[in-house]
Amino acid sequence: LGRPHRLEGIVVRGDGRGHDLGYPTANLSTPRFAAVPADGVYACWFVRDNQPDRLLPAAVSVGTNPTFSGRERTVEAFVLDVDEDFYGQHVALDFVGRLRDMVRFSSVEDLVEQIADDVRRTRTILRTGG
Ligand code: FMN
Repeated sequence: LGRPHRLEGIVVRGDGRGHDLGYPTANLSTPRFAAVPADGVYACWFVRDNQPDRLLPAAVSVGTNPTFSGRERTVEAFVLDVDEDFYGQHVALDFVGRLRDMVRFSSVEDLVEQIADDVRRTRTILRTGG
């Protein structure tokens, strides 16, 4: 395509679980015919329409959160280095690289450890410090 695939949406409230895990996420509500990438974890740039030139690094999960036996497919962005909930904002994700498949972990600790590694790899792929 020559540039990363872009997915846009409005940030809505999730189950609020992410906060307890230490990885609060911005959950995207996407348009009906949006091209949502296959389930998995991705390194993305997160863009807001009120600050379109500031690209924020994000580790993004697409899937049903099988560790918590979720049913609905969600698109959730853990935005690195920013402590903000983004609720109600119109945002976009540019999918730069795929990290792995969505996994059902046998414990929440295992999931949290894996997300920490996802974040490290996201920084490497996007080449941001921190
Ligand atoms: N959930 C899974 O069940 N399996 C995964 O492999 C998985 N990988 C994730 C990777 C990243 C980088 C992030 C940010 C989340 C991942 N999740 C995964 C989703 C978490 O389960 C989810 O963010 C958490 O339950 C909070 O959900 P909430 O925002 O609806 O509260």
